[in-house]
Amino acid sequence: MKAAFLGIIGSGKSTLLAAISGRQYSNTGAAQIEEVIAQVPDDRLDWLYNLYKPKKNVRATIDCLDLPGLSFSDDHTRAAARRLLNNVRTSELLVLVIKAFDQAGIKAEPLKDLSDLMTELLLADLELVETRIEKLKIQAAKPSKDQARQKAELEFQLKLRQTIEDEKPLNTVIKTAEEIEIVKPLGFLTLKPMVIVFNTSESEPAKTFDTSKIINQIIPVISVCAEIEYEISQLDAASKLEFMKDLGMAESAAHKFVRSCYSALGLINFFTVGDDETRAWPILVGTTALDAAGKIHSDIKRGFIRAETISFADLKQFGDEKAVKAAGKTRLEGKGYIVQDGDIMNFRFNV
Ligand SMILES: Nc1nc2c(ncn2[C@@H]2O[C@H](COP(=O)(O)OP(=O)(O)OP(=O)(O)O)[C@@H](O)[C@H]2O)c(=O)[nH]1
Ligand SMILES: [Mg+2]
Repeated sequence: MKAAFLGIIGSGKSTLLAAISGRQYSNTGAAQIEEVIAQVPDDRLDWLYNLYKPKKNVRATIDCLDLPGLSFSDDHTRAAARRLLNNVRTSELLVLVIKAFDQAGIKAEPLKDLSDLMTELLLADLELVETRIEKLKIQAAKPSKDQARQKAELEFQLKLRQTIEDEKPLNTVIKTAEEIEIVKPLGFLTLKPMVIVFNTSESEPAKTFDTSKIINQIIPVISVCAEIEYEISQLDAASKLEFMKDLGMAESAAHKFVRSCYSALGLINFFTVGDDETRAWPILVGTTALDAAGKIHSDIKRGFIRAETISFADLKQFGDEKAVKAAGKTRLEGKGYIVQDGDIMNFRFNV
């Protein structure tokens, strides 16, 4: 699962990504898209690690793409921005990093920047539809075995164009399974899940902004001071706790942010435990036990018998596996069981 980090030049994308990946920040101002792996913090996993004391503790991760900064100041930079936007059509999540800190006497205009970015995403989708319409017009004019399908798609694409021009969300006109199939490979940006991050100043890290006139209120919006989070990420564990206590923070904003990206991607964790490792496995909400087994190994899926399952809450309450079993809380689940967030699973299989 890939999350693309977008924002105007210098909005703090690379600083934020350094903070959530634990790597060193370097201001290369890279012209290339860079891939950064962010670990997904989960207190439950850390608790399991303390209980089982295995050799390794393996967190879930998100693949993040650090994009070069966008600029919409003239035709040249706008064209470059459009090319970059076309490069993220295969990402599953868009993270919009909005500059909300003043710098070198220049006042930030976070709401204007957000609004500009949303407009550019819409225009990029409009361009995509128009290119598709032109192509279909030529194809559908020639008799072929696909002609009927091409004509039907042309009609649908014209409807999509009208929707964008009316500034309505695309998903209002995508209804049937067929229509979903048509739009899937095109990768419309405005159909992707999104998370908005306001990169705030050190003096007001938790400052919030009224986005109600610009974006749909179901989009998660978070305030993070990337600079502070980066400083925290570079400390050792003990100093980290002390630093956060001084600032009155219960949890770092970066952690909260990564978790909202994770849930915006529709992901939850199940866990495996043992002497070797405790591990969080990312699965989409609604995944069956059989498919969850397949995430670990195709053999486990092929030879699936049953999944011994304990919920994290039960393990925490009763203290260890034996006590959970004695309380009758260990379950044997079959192939079709829908795995729940925090399930601890041990697959029985036979190959
Ligand atoms: N005061 C303040 N400065 C920040 C913050 N976040 C980033 N900066 C500074 O802003 C400058 C740009 O930060 P980057 O993280 O490189 O921004 P970027 O979005 O990756 O920049 P481009 O890749 O060039 O678009 C750096 O000098 C950072 O130190 C913040 O929260 N507060
Ligand atoms: Mg950068």
